[in-house]
Parts: sequence; C-alpha cells; structure tokens
Amino acid sequence: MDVHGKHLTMPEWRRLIDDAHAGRFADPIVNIDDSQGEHFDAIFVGGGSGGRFGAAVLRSLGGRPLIIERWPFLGGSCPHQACVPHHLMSEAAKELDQAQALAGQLWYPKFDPHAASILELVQLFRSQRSGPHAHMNWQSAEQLGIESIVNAEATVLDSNTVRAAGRTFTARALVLATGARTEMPCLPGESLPGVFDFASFIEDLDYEPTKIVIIGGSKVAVEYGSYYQATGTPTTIVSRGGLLTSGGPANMDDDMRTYIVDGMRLRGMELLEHSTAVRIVGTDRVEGVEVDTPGGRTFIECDFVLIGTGEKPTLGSFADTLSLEYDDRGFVKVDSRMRTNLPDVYAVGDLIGPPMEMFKSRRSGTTAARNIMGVDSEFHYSDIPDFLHTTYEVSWAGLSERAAREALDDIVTIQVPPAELDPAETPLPMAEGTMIYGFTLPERTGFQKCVIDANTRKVVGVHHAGYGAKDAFQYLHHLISRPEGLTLDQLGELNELYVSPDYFIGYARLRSGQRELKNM
Ligand code: COM
Repeated sequence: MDVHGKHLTMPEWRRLIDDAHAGRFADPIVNIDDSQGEHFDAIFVGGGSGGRFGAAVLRSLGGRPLIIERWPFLGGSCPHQACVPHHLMSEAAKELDQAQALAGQLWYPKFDPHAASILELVQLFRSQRSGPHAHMNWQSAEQLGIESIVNAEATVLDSNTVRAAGRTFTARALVLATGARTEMPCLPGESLPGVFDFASFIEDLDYEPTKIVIIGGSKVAVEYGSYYQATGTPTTIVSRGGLLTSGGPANMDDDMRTYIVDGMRLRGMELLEHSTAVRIVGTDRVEGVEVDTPGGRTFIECDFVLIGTGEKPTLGSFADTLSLEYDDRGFVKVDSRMRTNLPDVYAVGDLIGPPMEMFKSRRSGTTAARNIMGVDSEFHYSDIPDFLHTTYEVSWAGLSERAAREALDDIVTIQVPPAELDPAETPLPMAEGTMIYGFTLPERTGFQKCVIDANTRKVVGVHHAGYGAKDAFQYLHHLISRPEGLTLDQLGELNELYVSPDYFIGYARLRSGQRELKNM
C-alpha cells in the first residue's frame, strides 16, 4: 500500500494498524518519495526509538533517511509491549497500593482484589495501544518528513543494500536497530501455557492470574511483581542473587535498596533471594515452580509465571550477510560513535546491549545519525541517571554512598528520614505524592539521600524513592556530571517549589555555608 502524499489522519493510521495486527492486512505500508529515487543517506533497519530518533535527526541535518520496520508502526517495543504498558501498570500499582493500605479509611472502600483485574488492565492497554502507535506514524510522516516502509521485513544484502517490499534500496550507511527480547532461562516446563515474558504477557494473557511466580530479579521482575501484588494477587519473586544487587541496576544506594525491598515484603510479596528455579511444573498448564532456596528445595503453587531473567539481541538477516563483531552476550559491538567493526554500518538501541532504556536507544540513534552526516558525536551510556518502579517511583543519579566512600576520602550525607529516627514514627520525607501516607502510615512516605564530597562540597550522588522526581533527576544528573559539578551551597541557592518531590534543595540550604559539613 502506497501512502506517500496521502497524509493519513490519526484515525486512518489507527484503523490500518489495527487491521495489520488482526491479520486483516498484510501488505507493506510504503511511504517513499519515488521522485527522489531509491538511494538514501542511511537506511535504519528497525523503527523503534533508536531508528525513529536517528532518522529524525538525520533528516534535520539535511539527510535522507529510510526506516524499514516489520511492525505496522514506528516506535518499537516501547509503545507496544515495554515502557508504555509498564508505566500504565506502575501507575496502577501506586493507586492500588494506597487503596489496599488505606482500605476502610478516609474515602477508601474495603479493598476488593477481584475488582483489580490484571487481565482487565492488559485488555485495556491492548485495545488502546494503536492510539500511540498511530501517533508515531503520523508524527514521523507529517511532522518529521521521514520516509518509511512498515509492516515489512528488511533483508540486508550488504553494508549498503537492503531489500524490502519487493524493492531494493541503497544507502551510504546502514543503521541496525532490531532490538532485543527475553533470554529464556531454558528451564524444564518453560513452554507450558501460563508461562509468560514481558511481551507475551501483553500479547497473550487471556485469564485472570490468581497466584504468581516471577523468575528473575530484573527491573521487569520487580516492576510487574509490585503491580501484581498491589492488585491483591499473591506474588513470589525467585532471584538468583540478592534482589537488585549484583548484576542489577548499577549505583543503587544500599539504604535505598533496603527501603524498597523491605517495602515489597511489607506489602506481602514473597521474595526468595539466593534461590534458583529448577523446574516449572504442570501438565496442561503451569501448576507451580520448584525452587532451590538456601533452606532447601520448595514447591510454589501458581497459575502464572513471568520470566524476567534479562534480554538477548534480536538479530535479523544481517547476522548472515554481515561479518559483525559481537560481545560475549551476543550484542553487536559498537564504539562511542555507534560504529560497528564494518565501515558504513552502525548499530543502536537494545541491539547493542544494556542499559535497555529508551533514552539510550534514542540517543544512540541520534549519535549514529550525526556521525553519518559528518557531525562528530560520541555517546557514553554507562554514566546514566536510572530509575525503576516498585509501588514507588525510584530514581537515582551519580554515586551510591558505598561507591562514593570507596572513591573519595570524606563523604557526608543528607538522608530523609534521618538514620537515627524510627521511620514508623517519622512522617518523612512526606513529599509530593506521599502526603496522605504522612498522616496515616509514616513508614511509607519514601526515602531520600544526597551524597556529598565533604572536601569539594560537591554533590556526587542523589537517590529517591517516592513519586514524581524523575524530572528533577534528569536535570540533577546533568548538573552533577558537569566538569564543574554542583556544590551543596549552589544547590541550596535554587528556589524550590515546596512541596516538591524531593527535599534536596531545602535540606542543602539548611546546611549551606556550614564550614565542616556534617551528616544530616
Ligand atoms: C516512544 C517511542 S513510546 S519513540 O522513542 O518515540 O520512538
């Protein structure tokens, strides 16, 4: 189907995408300006965040990009199976957490776990997701002027030639952006009905889970686990190591980890750490999981298993036609300019390995685009602000207290609630989003820590469990990562919009000017 110059509306895109999903429409959807020929500055194989943002920047810089995407929409797994449903469910988790904790108080009715249906929310997402999908297609075509073929597989013939929709296209450069998917742990029983990963959970769920086991300690495991438990569905996480420790999110502060992991237990979740799932049991469908725990082997009954053990790259036809170098986990190796080992071939997004975060996909795509257009550009994605959700939004940037103490001589911290006070009797932080808990269940009001190098007075790490601070952390990460850094005194000179999600500005002001900085 040729849609070039047709200026499809959002509802028209939506219908087309819905038809393609339902199998009613299988043709490639082609938006190519044929008057410009079949040669491009870059062909992006994969139209997720990396491909879409890369193509947009390449176009801004005067280049001609082509995106080829197998799904009928641009935007990739984010609006389809990953970030967007996860955020929908994390928002639900926050609401349900309050509804459970405050049931029968204030305006909260008695908590009814049957009313909080996991299936209903998945169905709601599935029925509405083509709205965001349509926007990605409409924006890319109408506002960004990106040429694309969606609903079509790309076949990479060589570094400069790709076939799709029965046509052959050439380009100065190739950008590989085919993403990643769950690395299944190869457990007996893992193909039984009732065993899901983050993608099939969204695509295939057709019943209401009543007892859940999650295998793995990834962000996916913690985020969906917190949501399931908040719906009133008993949930167990089986994690090989300590939850959110080694191999988990880098630089998470130990005290913050303790706060959120204790918080999951407080809410009734069973956390089996240092434990290994050995077998998923069932005849026609999953009936339970056998687990080796430090106390011996145990059987956990369940009717739903989520695998959250990490991801592996999704390789396309290029794996056969290009002699690419891969790292030891199979991800495509790139340098800081997103160049692979082959001239003219770049790789971006989840295909190049962790962190599996959208900003990394987007920025790796734009970095490749700039370099292709002759603008020297590097992206180092190991130093990142990071976040996850439990029933809290948890954000952090810079060093944990432990890492700071290992790297620097003299560290002081500002911690809320202060370490010497009993959280159950201390309604702090009680910031944005936790005011009601402040007056009902003080220990649920969150956690904040600011780590400071006492010698230079520079803030070297910030940590937050609460709500609404991600915005601030984007900027805080920039401020503290600059060569000149951000001192406690400068932080204290900012104007805070009280009550803001974090109290770093106010607390920094209370300490600014103090000659010998002390813990607070
Ligand atoms: C966002 C997808 S859901 S993209 O990064 O805007 O392409």
